[in-house]
Amino acid sequence: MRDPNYYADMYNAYDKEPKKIKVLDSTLREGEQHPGVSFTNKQRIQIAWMLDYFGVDQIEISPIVSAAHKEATKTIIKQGLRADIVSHGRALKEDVDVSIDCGATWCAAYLGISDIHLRDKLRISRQEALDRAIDTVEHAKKHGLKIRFTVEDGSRADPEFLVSVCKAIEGAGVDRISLPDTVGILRPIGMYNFVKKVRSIVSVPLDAHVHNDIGFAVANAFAACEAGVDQIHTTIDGIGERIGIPPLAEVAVALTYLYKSPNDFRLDMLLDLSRLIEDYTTIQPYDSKPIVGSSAYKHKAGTHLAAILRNPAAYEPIPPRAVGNKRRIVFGELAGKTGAAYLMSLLGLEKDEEGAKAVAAGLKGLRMGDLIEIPLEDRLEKKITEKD
Ligand code: HCA
Ligand code: CU
Repeated sequence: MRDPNYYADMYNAYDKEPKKIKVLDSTLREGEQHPGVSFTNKQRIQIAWMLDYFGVDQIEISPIVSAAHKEATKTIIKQGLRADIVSHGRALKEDVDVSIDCGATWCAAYLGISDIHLRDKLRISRQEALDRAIDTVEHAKKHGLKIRFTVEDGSRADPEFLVSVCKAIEGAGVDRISLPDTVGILRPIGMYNFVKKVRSIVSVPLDAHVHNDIGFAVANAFAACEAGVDQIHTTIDGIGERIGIPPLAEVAVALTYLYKSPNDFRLDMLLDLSRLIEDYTTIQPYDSKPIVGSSAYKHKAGTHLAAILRNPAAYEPIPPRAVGNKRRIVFGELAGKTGAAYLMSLLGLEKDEEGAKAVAAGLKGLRMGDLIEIPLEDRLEKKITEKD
């Protein structure tokens, strides 16, 4: 038999030589903007180490927020991690100076360029915004920093102005441009068109920073890749301002399995990363959250159990071990004859057709929903495979 995903892979039509898409993780910047999140410096440093070990390409943190954040930024920069540490601030020379003071090699500057941001947030004209953007980039370059510039609320900005800002900052020497859908208003084709617009007029590398207000963040991040960005912004569990941005787990797994993008991610850390954030924030990922949710690898219906007990790939796209999660089977009303027989064998009971039917009927008759959950351990998994 072919690999169970063989035909699906054909529909996915991934490139023969898939391009490398990088990941910038912003748990320490965007993530801290999530209601209820405030890390200690020790936690920030640990998160940075774990993200680096996991294999993200860039880690973003803002030293502007507080003295403690500045301290954390300095300390993390000194660790000599493999990932670039991106020091995030406003498009102001004084914020770039804070990054310089932290010993940063990479900084990021954001400036709202939509009419509503210009008029009601920044209260500056387009010309003033353009000058500010150029001055900030030139200032960073003069001091030997690499700079990413974020055209904040760019998806809602006048495309003509968007284009002139991007051209001007490219002229000033910007190293990357981040294209954000700051309020998550685009659908995937919209994100594609937004990126294409900029991709066609500048040649600097582009980032996608997309918010999940309507639930399209992950889809939009990948639409952006199709249009030419080579870096996606994530946070662990997707935390961020309001409802946040694409979760690291979904992006890393999709890059690896659905896009075949070359990377060294340690995907088996994903559950631990999620647990770490849960411990440090008390935000519990909802049970049906992809990859890391507690139900992501639970199997319940009798027909599913029957298949899973022979070959888990029947109902799993990716084995749980690959992402650090565990497979569990749920026994209750829906267990069916095969589920009941398996439960009996676990309990050391003689299992025969009639007995299994009776137990299945008994479970249904109890009307008590899910009774127990049992991990389908590696040992049992091995037995199943050997049997085949
Ligand atoms: C913010 C806005 C931002 C910036 C994104 C970026 C956005 O500072 O909170 O710097 O790439 O969503 O536009 O998060
Ligand atoms: Cu954001």
